[in-house]
Amino acid sequence: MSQTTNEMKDLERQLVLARANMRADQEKLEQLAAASKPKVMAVGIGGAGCNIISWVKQEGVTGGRLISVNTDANHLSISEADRRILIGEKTCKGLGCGGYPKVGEQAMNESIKDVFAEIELSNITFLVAGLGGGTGTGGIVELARQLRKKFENDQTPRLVVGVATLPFKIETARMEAAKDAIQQLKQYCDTVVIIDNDRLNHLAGNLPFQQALGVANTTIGKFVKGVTETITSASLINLDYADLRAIMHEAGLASIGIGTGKDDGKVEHAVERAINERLLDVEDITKARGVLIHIAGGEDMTLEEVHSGGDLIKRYMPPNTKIIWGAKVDPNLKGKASVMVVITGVDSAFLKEQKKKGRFKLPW
Ligand SMILES: Nc1nc2c(ncn2[C@@H]2O[C@H](COP(=O)(O)OP(=O)(O)OP(=O)(O)O)[C@@H](O)[C@H]2O)c(=O)[nH]1
Ligand SMILES: [Mg+2]
Repeated sequence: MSQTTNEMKDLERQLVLARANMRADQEKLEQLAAASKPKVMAVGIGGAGCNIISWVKQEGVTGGRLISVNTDANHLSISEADRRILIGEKTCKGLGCGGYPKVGEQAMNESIKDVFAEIELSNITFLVAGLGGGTGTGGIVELARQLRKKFENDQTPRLVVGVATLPFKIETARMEAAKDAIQQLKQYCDTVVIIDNDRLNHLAGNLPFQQALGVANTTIGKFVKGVTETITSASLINLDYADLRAIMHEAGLASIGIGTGKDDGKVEHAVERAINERLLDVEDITKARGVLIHIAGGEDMTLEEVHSGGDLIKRYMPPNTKIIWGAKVDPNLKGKASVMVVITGVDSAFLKEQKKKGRFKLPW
């Protein structure tokens, strides 16, 4: 055998070895990427919470697990989720809480182990409920309280985000309980995103009650789906868990806004709308802790348009506000753009004003 042939064989051997090493590295990288992906779970509590989770389940969400929790067996049986849990069987006999938050709290307490078993590995947990009834109001506060206690001395990075709707104005009697729940949620969650059902209905054109609920469910569902997918799957511009934590960790109240735009300047129009049509009346957005902006557009959306949308937000906020953003191409949005803005660390004039009225009201 000539010397050149030997050298060639040697080279080939080295090449085979190098390829095998690269494959091993690749596998290791993929394993690491899978293990470091944050686990996202969304728990819907009570009738409204379960309806919102059903919407997300029907739409489909990549990278998140959906759990529905209710004291009402009938309603739970028609809800869609990856896992459904009937809570407070002893307390409520599968019949709901009849509007009493205290009973909802008790029911959650009774079944806390079953709920924990589903969500204890979660890095980002969304707790979703419509405030004003029994199960959602009492249950979301109790679950948030217990989670805070459980995660207190834990090394794993966690984020607990409450997402709650305020009752419609016509449901006057329910507002006090809802406000009370918000004050407590603020203590136990990192961020509490509040959606005022009335404000949303007004923006949607004062729809009949059932349709208004549908719009609320779609909006909240889009928020949960949007944040989950931005964090767990590759997008045009990626947001990661650390980004999200920077604006949502211990951030108090948050308001979301959603806007759409089309044709020329679609992203900028959508951003303008999202920032001006917020679903909670916020006192002063320039005092916000942070802003998350998520832009989705058709295949025709250019990177330049995305950047100008991001720049526009900066003009609304003081220079030290933390602004994070993600963008995604959605082939269904040809010629259009859809923008979601989440503003954290805000105060609501509406919530404050209601509180004052309650405090100074005399019983005679
Ligand atoms: N967004 C939205 N809000 C809803 C929906 N259904 C009810 N709500 C609102 O949420 C509040 C609570 O209603 P539910 O979720 O049905 O009450 P619950 O938590 O199941 O309480 P109980 O039935 O008393 O155990 C209501 O006062 C409404 O303002 C819904 O499908 N979507
Ligand atoms: Mg119910």
